[in-house]
Amino acid sequence: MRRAAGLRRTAVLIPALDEEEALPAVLEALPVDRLHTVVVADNGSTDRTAEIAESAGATVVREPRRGYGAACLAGIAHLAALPVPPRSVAFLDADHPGDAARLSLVLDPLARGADLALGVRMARGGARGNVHAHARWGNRVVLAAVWLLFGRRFEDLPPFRAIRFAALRRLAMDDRNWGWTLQMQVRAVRHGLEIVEVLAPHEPRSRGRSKISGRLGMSLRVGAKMFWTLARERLR
Ligand SMILES: Nc1nc2c(ncn2[C@@H]2O[C@H](COP(=O)(O)OP(=O)(O)OP(=O)(O)O)[C@@H](O)[C@H]2O)c(=O)[nH]1
Ligand SMILES: [Mg+2]
Repeated sequence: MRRAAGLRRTAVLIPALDEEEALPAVLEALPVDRLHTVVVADNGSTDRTAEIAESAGATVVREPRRGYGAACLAGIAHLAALPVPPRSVAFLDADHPGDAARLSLVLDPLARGADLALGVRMARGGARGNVHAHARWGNRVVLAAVWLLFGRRFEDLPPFRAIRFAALRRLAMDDRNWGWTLQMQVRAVRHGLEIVEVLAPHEPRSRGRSKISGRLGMSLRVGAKMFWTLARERLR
C-alpha cells in the first residue's frame, strides 16, 4: 500500500461481536505492523474474537455494554488516551476483508485534504449494494430524510469510512448503537467538514453470522433507531 507515512498515523477501529470466523481474514488483509494501531472493540463476545485479534497484533478494547456505537466510543477513548494519538481513524466491519484490503480507498481522500471519506457500498458490475434489499430501501428513506432535514445528499450510510481524528473529536459522538454512522454524517455536515464519498466494492458476508441486516427484526429496530437519531440531531 502506498503512503506508509499516512498509514503510520492511521488507526483502524473494528467493532466486533462474536466474529471469530470472519475476523481473521480482515486482520490478515490489514498492514497491521505499518498502521498506527489496530483496535478491535470487542463488545462482550463469547467466542474467540478477542484472542484472535490479540494474536494478529491488534489491541483489544473491551466494552461489555452492548452496542456498535458503544464499542466505537470505547475504541476512540483508547486512541485519545495514547501518548501519540492517531491523525486519522478508519472504521471497518469485522466481516469484510475486502474493505481491509482496500483501506486506501478511504485514506487517499484524507491525504488530499478531506475530513471524512465514506466507502459507498457497490456490488461488482455496478449495482448498488450486495446489501440486503430491505436494508437498501431503509437506507434510501433515511437518506431522503437527511437530504430534506440537513440539505446534503448522501449515497449510503456505510460502516467503512475514515475521518481525521481531530474532526472526529469535535463531533462529540455519543450514539451508542445503530445511529452511529448516521450521527457521524449529519454532525459532519453541521460542522462543515469536507466529506467525500468513494465507491467501495462490497461482497456479501462470507463467514460468521449476521447480527444486523441479515435479520429482519433487527433491521426494523435499526430503522426505528435511525429515525429517532434524525429527530434528535435535528432538534439539537
Ligand atoms: N460492537 C458491536 N459490534 C457489533 C454488534 N452487532 C454487530 N456488530 C458488528 O458490526 C458489524 C456489522 O454487523 P453485521 O452482522 O455484519 O451486519 P450487516 O453488515 O448489516 O449484515 P451482514 O453483513 O449481511 O451480516 C460487524 O463487524 C459486527 O461484528 C454489537 O452489538 N456490538
Ligand atoms: Mg456485515
